[in-house]
Formats: sequence, structure tokens, C-alpha cells
Amino acid sequence: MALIKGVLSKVRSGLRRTRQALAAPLRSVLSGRTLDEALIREIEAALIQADVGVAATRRLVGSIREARSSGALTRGEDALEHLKAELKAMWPSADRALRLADTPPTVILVAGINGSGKTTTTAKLAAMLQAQGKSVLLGACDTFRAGAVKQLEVWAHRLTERAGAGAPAVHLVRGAEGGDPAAVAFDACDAAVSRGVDVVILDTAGRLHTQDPLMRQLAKIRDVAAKRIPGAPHEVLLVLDATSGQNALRQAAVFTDAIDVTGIILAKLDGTARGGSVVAIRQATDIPVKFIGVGETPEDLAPFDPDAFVEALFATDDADRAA
Ligand SMILES: Nc1nc2c(ncn2[C@@H]2O[C@H](COP(=O)(O)OP(=O)(O)OP(=O)(O)O)[C@@H](O)[C@H]2O)c(=O)[nH]1
Ligand SMILES: [Mg+2]
Repeated sequence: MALIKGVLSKVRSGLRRTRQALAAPLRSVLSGRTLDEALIREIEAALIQADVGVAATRRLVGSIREARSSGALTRGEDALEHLKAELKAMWPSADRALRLADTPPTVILVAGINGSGKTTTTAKLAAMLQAQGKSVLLGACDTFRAGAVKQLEVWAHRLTERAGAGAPAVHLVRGAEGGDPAAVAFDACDAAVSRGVDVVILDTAGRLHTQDPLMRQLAKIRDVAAKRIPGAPHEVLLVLDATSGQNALRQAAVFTDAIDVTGIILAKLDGTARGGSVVAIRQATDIPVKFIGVGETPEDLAPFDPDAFVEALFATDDADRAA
């Protein structure tokens, strides 16, 4: 329970900027006013501003208009409640849990464009799994960027150290700088099998979704993992940067074409007023957002829970008003 509470407050504080950009102005605009067309236009503008996207905004505003015409909504405050309910209804219950292999090791492939937050997210996932008592092996498949292996190595070391004696270690498998990332993926899977590790997480180099050869390289990494461990990768997670706005939708489409993304992790939600992009992603694709990143420490990863997310987005917060 304490854990869940901690996650909720993290999500809530992570969404502070979005809340200030979306919910706080909406609340002040809507309070005490009659719901008329001018007010609906203001709601529309606020949604677009928070990166909810044109399609989802049209749908949400359309539903407010409809409810107003039918007489179900007359006051500004009602529109806010209506909006919350409509938003929550966009996510039917889905399995957003991490898919684990029936027989370990589970293999998770992490991909995304440059700087989206892949390596940090890899460390966060490792910390989460470690806290569940699972041993983790990180595969440093970013052989491209100087310093990338070191970055992951530092994380593996830090996570192992802070877990203390008796806790499962976080292993690292690395290759030569400039070497073949698929070879590292193979070695990582191989080592995980021989060491009896529970979960392998393959951190890959950032690549633009427009770079065909690099997208093919990602497919090769995936195929090599599958060759060594039948059924792998069990998850292909695309890390999107929440601050990148509508471009994230394009990335989701292209990465999915190349490597069948099974889940999205939306990182850096704490650093943007564009938390509405979660809604835009939902409108554009069926790929579930499985986790959200709300900071730079290993604990700053939260499972995406639509109801809690919408509540956090519209929470009234004294701290916000003071800020
Ligand atoms: N505020 C915030 N910062 C984050 C989050 N996730 C990652 N970052 C920061 O974003 C920067 C890039 O993160 P990395 O994990 O190195 O990104 P990457 O995708 O591995 O980058 P490349 O390997 O160079 O493509 C770092 O400064 C991270 O600390 C997050 O959820 N919130
Ligand atoms: Mg990286």
C-alpha cells in the first residue's frame, strides 16, 4: 500500500507542469460560467496546448458539445467532470503488466530515438525487477556512442551496490566499442542462460526512425535474441520522450513497423507541460503505454494506470497554486 501511495504521489508531482498548463487554467476558466460555445472553444484550445492532439481533442470536444445539446451539461464545472470521464473511458482495461517468459530468462528489448531516455529507463526497469527479487542482466548493445557502455556499467554497479548483500545482482554484458550490437545481444542472452538470470534488458543505441539501415540493425538484434532464446524478445519497449510532442506518434508508427513494439514507455513526463501526449498516443495506436518516466532516479518509473493518471492530471493541488 505504501508503495502504491508512493507511486501515485510521484505521478502526481511528475504531472505538475501539465496540470498547471491544462487543468488549472481549465478549472479557473470553467468555474461559475455557463457552458456555451465560446467556453467550449477555450476547452479545445487548452487541450491542444497540452498536446492531447487534434484527433483526440476533436473527439473530446465533440462529446462535450453533444452532452450540452442534449441538456446533460449546462455548467462549466460539469464539463470538467465530463471530460475526466471521457478521458478515462479511452482506455478499456488492458494488460499493461510486463510480459515475462514462462521459463526464464525473459528478454526485453529497449529502443527509441537519440536521447529519448532508453538507458535511464533500462536502469529503472532493472531496479523495479530487482526490487521484485529478480536477477537482471543488462546487455550494452549501444556500441555506437562513446560512453554509452560506461553509462550502463555505472548503473549496473550502482544498482548492485545499493541493493546490498543478499539481493540479486545486476549483471552487465558488453562488447567492443564500434562492434556489432547483435553480437552483444547474443552474448547477453547466452550469459543469462548460463548464469540462470531472470531478466535480460537490451539497451540499444538511439536511432532516428528515418534511418533505414539502423532500423534494420534493430530487427537483427531482435532476431538474434530470438535465435538464442525461443520466444525472445518477450517485450519490445519503445521509449518516447514526452517533451517531443506529436513527433512521438510518428516514431511509434515507424518503430512498430520495424520491430513490432509491444509497449511504450513515456519518459520525461515530469519535464513537460505536454502530458496530454499520453492521450494522443492512445488515440493514434493500440500499443499500450506500460510505464511512465517521471524523473531521473531509478525509482522514477510508474506503471501507467489510466484512472490514476487522469485523476493526477486534474487534481487540485495547493502546492501547484503556490508555485
Ligand atoms: N526529467 C527526466 N529526465 C529523464 C527521464 N528519463 C531520462 N531522463 C534524462 O534524459 C537524458 C537522456 O537519457 P538517456 O537515458 O541517456 O537517453 P538515451 O535514450 O539512452 O540516449 P542515447 O543512448 O544517447 O540515445 C538524461 O539526462 C536522463 O537523466 C525522465 O523520466 N525524467
Ligand atoms: Mg542510451
